Amino acid sequence: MALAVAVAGTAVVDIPAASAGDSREQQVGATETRTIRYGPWTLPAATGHTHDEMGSTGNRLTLNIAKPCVQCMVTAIKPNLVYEDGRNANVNTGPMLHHAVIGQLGEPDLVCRLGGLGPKRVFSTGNERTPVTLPAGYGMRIDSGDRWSMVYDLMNHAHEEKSVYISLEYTYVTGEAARRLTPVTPMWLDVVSCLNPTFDVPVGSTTRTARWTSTVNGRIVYLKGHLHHGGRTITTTNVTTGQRICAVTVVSGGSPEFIDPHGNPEISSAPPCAGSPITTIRRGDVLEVAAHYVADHPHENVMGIMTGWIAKG
Ligand SMILES: [Cu+2]
Repeated sequence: MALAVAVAGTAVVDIPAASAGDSREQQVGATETRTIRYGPWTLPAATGHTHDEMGSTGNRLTLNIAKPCVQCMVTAIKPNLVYEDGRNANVNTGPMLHHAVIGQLGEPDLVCRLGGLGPKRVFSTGNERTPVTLPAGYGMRIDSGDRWSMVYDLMNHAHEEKSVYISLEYTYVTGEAARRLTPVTPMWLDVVSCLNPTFDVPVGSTTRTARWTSTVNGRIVYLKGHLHHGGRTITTTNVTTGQRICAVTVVSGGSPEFIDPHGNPEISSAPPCAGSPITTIRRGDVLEVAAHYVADHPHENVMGIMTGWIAKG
């Protein structure tokens, strides 16, 4: 017990004792980048022009997917959808990365309690493919025993079958440099519930909100938003302190790759919030996430999700 206390004490003293500059040098020195392709997966052809007629894999679960490293700290993840030859696969040629979520089954999730069974939601992306870079000095730990699984749903706007890979470019650090980083825990806030985060929106303006009472003290260092077609903004507010923590306004059709062959724009970016920290929260603080949609026709199974990372303590 005395040893454990001493080790914990050392760790606590060590992190702030190393200057920010020192810690950054160590991080740069040991930084590696590795891209992993998951797939290939075949997307059925679309049978028409409407959402329901798009080709879709539906939600599929793949167990024990490859991790970029072990006993390391991930500092950045850049998601993409690509063809065999490495070209971008996007709605202009058919494929849409509807969503992909990496989780650890049986591991407790910060927000989704369910008796501690998780799944711990580690990383997720939609077709907006927001590239994540944590603020300097922070990392998400991957241990050797961690098992990652992936749920993905890929769609196809093209009238012929497509074969694609989900590509994730990981930046990570190992060894001494990794030990100098402050570990962060993934957090997932959504406007519905943890097991099925989907809801329907009617024509017109809709705002859906949900609240989470924090079970931890910590510093939130990164938050990003995920909405579907018709989504405009997603925000997280600390209603206990009145502070707006993060507001994400999505852009649709921002580049030609995000406009499908029928001229329909899809969400092309969702600028995230990052800071060291963005905000500090305390146990008992109530966070409210709010998703705003303006729909020109009814949409089923849309989402309103804000995910990010928090340094606990
Ligand atoms: Cu989604």
